[in-house]
Amino acid sequence: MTLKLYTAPTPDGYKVSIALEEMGLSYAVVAVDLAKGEQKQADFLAINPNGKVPVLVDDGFAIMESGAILLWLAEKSGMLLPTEPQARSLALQWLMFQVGGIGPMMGQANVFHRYWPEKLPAVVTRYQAEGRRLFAALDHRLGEAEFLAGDYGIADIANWCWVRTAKWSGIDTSGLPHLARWSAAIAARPAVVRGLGVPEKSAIKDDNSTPDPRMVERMRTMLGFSRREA
Ligand SMILES: N[C@@H](CCC(=O)N[C@@H](CS)C(=O)NCC(=O)O)C(=O)O
Repeated sequence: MTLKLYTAPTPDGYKVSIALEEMGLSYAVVAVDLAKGEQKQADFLAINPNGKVPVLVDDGFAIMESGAILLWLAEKSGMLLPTEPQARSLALQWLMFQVGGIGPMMGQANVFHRYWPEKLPAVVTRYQAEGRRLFAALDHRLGEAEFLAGDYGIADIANWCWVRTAKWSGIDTSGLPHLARWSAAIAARPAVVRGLGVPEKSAIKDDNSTPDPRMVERMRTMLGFSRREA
């Protein structure tokens, strides 16, 4: 297979670069500049009408949605997804938990906590509390099993790429020991470290007290807020 990854330094992008690194597959990278709106241009919309990264093109076949890309790669490589029906179902359950829960909630927490022009405390609290509730569900599961589907796999990669940005969303991770153990174990994997460098390291710092103002400005531009409004 000839793989080309269209991506940006974001949680959803990193899911795919980490999976590709874990699988040892070779791939070409196209960095998409989200602040410039490249993801909304006609040539990009031709491979993803939703105008978002990541997109994987495999021998000319374009795949959008990070969860679908992870499944495609796992099925083709025979890696990072169990074949035993119950273990496979667990992997799909926790993968969908991420794409339907963690991703949207943390994404909105970021928008309203970091970038929205007006202060809307009730909205911020709602998304942060929902994020925390989802983290507690992960912690509960990780108290039963080392990884979400038993063995390390695509469900862990998908959830971890968002959980690691908790500080940026303002979500409290204290008192979740199983989540902390799992987070540290995944962070230490060499393929994960390599994947986090594709297409480049994120400007989001682990220490949320020192946000990079240029990155915040770029995100506000992407979301359509002018400097004056912000
Ligand atoms: N459900 C999609 C979400 C993808 C997504 O939200 N990508 C963000 C970066 S993490 C993006 O491309 N944002 C640019 C935009 O919305 O214009 C997936 O899992 O692939």
